[in-house]
Amino acid sequence: MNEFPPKKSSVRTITGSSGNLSVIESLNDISFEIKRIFYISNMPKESERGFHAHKHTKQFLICLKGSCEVYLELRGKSETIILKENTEGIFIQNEWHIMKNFSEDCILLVLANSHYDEKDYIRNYEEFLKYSNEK
Ligand code: T46
Repeated sequence: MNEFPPKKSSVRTITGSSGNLSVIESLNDISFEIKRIFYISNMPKESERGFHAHKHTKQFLICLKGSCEVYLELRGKSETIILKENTEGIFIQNEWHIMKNFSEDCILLVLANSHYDEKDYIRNYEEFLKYSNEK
């Protein structure tokens, strides 16, 4: 059973006078093998995304630029986490999640352990409550 709410994890970062280099290696820095990388950008200020949970997919979210909030809900508990440093991220797994309050320059990077499969999504909230209570 995954920990809730997830704690922020630091991204290994090499700093220097010419800038930072942050690195994530599958299995060394992250507990899963990365099969997919995507990023979300150009979000209008008032927009909200997500409104779903995953059955099996594990993901690591990093706000590469700007900031956003991630609302998470699992087993009757909820928490909103602010992402604004590109040297930290959060693992999410089975939580109902909503991404919102995007800054104008926000770029949200997501590393996932699976290929895209719509069958892994629960997009209906009532179905999520049923699924999450049964887990
Ligand atoms: C998640 C959060 C953090 C694809 O065709 N391939 C992909 O790999 C993804 C991720 C999405 N899509 C299609 C499916 C939809 O037609 O892109 C469209 C937008 O996807 P969605 O509405 O699910 O996007 P978000 O921003 O609400 O959620 C995304 C991920 O889908 C999801 O896995 O957990 O970011």
